[in-house]
Amino acid sequence: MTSCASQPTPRVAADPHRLPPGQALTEKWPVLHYGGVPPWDPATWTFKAYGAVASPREWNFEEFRKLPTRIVHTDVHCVTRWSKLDMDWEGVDFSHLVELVKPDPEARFVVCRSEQGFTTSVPLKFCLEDDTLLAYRADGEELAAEHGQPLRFLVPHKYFWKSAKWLRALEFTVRDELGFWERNGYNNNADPWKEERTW
Ligand SMILES: Nc1nc2c(c(=O)[nH]1)N[C@H]1C(S)=C(S)[C@@H](COP(=O)(O)O)O[C@H]1N2
Ligand SMILES: [Mo]
Repeated sequence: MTSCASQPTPRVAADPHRLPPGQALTEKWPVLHYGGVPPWDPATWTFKAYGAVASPREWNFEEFRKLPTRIVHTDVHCVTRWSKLDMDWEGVDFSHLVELVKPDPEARFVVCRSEQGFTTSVPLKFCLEDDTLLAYRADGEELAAEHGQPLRFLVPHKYFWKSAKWLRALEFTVRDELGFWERNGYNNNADPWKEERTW
């Protein structure tokens, strides 16, 4: 196998199974969100996990950065039809967070709460099965401000709007809570392979 580094490799031509229906490949990383890019300050930033859990926790920036990390290699698929392949995301394993906070047996959803009131939710079981990360590096670099610095959610096998940028808290809940894009017409299940874009 050889490839020329100076030319983008047409990976999808080689393997169309990598691209969900209705998606097109992008080499660049588009920026997509509602509202502005929120400012943040490492001296005051906190992240908390709370709700239907035995041990709610809050970390400041320094503490959070001491948690063990892992790298997840994945493709991302945006509902606006671009897909970006082979990204390396680094952050704290969602499963590790779950070990620390110990969700109650009746907890079934994870509600992401971000800056500026943005929310989205994912079933807890799905997060545990899907290599979900609390990510702060992508492709070896700190997340850029517009991509969610200093922390974002990453759920590899949902449309990318479930990967909340500028994440400040995860709430474990018994009932689901429709998120921002979901209230605006996006499908709450968000499976790119089933093209669950809207509802
Ligand atoms: N806080 C926040 N996170 C968000 C959004 C948003 O509007 N606010 N938009 C989502 C959408 S629709 C997409 S496609 C991805 C885009 O991430 P990117 O800008 O890093 O490509 O962020 C998701 N996370
Ligand atoms: Mo999106």
